[in-house]
Amino acid sequence: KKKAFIFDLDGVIVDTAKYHFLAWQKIAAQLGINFTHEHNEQLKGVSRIRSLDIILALGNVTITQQEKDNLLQQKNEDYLAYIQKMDESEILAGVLPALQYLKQNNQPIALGSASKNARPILEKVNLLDYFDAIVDGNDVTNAKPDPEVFVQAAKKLNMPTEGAIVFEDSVAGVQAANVAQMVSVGIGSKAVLHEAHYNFDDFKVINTTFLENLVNK
Ligand code: B16
Ligand code: MG
Repeated sequence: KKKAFIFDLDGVIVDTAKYHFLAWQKIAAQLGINFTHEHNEQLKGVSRIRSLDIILALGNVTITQQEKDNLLQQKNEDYLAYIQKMDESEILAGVLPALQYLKQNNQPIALGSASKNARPILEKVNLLDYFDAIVDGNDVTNAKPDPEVFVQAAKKLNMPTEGAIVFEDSVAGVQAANVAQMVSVGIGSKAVLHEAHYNFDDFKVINTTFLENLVNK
């Protein structure tokens, strides 16, 4: 039996949220906006453009489209500088054994991320070879909670959307999976991700029996 296994990137495979935070904090400081770790939670799974709008709204700041474009470019340049230094050590605990188990059992694996930098990140942490398909921020027109990113991922794997399994750390991502009639596995706080079909604090507590049961379900 085969199921499509779709992984979100930031917050599931690697913790790039800390780098997004540093880059956004610099922008916020330039704009005189107070931007905390708590605020950063609101940006998880959200597109780059939408993230800037959220920060501007936080500070009640209005800027021109040209200024926005400049800030988006600056943010990404700073973020890319952080990514350059990434390596295998940044893969979150438990992720590699899960990918290896799925690969050994010939399960189709895809990435479903909002990030336009997903490929270089997977390359940096040396995980590119595990993925049979990659759908990221460059491919989709509708952001999560729209299911487009996961529907495209299942299609690329030549697998049905229904019954595909999605690992997600964001509320919008869990909702996107549910809308697509996929099986949502929330990675992180159960209180936050209560809409998910399954909840785990992290990949360390996901064992092969759980994965095996998902395949045979
Ligand atoms: P980029 P995910 C998302 O990745 C991040 O969670 C979110 O904070 C970020 O704004 C978004 O990617 C876009 O990233 O600026 O690199 O295009 O969780 O969907 O893998
Ligand atoms: Mg995420």
